Amino acid sequence: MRPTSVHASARRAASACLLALWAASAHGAPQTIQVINFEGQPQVGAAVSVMVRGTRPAAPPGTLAEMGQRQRAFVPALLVVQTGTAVNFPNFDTVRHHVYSFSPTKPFEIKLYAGTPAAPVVFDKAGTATLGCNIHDRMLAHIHVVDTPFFGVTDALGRVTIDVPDGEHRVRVWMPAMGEGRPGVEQALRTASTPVIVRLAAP
Ligand SMILES: [Cu+2]
Repeated sequence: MRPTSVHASARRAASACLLALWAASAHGAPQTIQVINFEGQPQVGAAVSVMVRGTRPAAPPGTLAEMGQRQRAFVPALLVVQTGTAVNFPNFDTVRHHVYSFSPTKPFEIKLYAGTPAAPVVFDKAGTATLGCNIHDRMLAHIHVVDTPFFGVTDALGRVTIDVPDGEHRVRVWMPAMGEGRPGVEQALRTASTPVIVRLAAP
């Protein structure tokens, strides 16, 4: 074998490796984040968002999400969307609902309706909207609006896995018990193969 071909294959291997690294950083790798509450227990149902420098704060036009109503409850109880997302409010019940929010993030009202309202509601400002129904007082949900495409909600183990580019970012955690006026708890996040832990202080 001539030395040049050894060089060439080494170069090919090196460039394939660089290409793999580039692909991983451009498309993101799964990062698990675990939220632990002040009692040391996993926090289920917390909104987790990761702010990555250089990403568009607003969702592309046409981005849709859904907040349904089933058995006189909002489903899901907590919806996280990127700023600019249009949210549909389909009513799967046989009774009619009257959905509203007084929150500064997005005040709106969809008067007594059945089925899916023709126009979705666009959530164009970061923050949290608390939803209610005029007919059923016990119906309650939140829509948490974030300026990043990287977000999720923690599961029963307090965990969520989000595809983020490799690097140093900020992670923010918000949950309904904090109240809609609070932005949530924020800390630095450095991507790692192990879960990044966010510990919440006592409320
Ligand atoms: Cu209702």
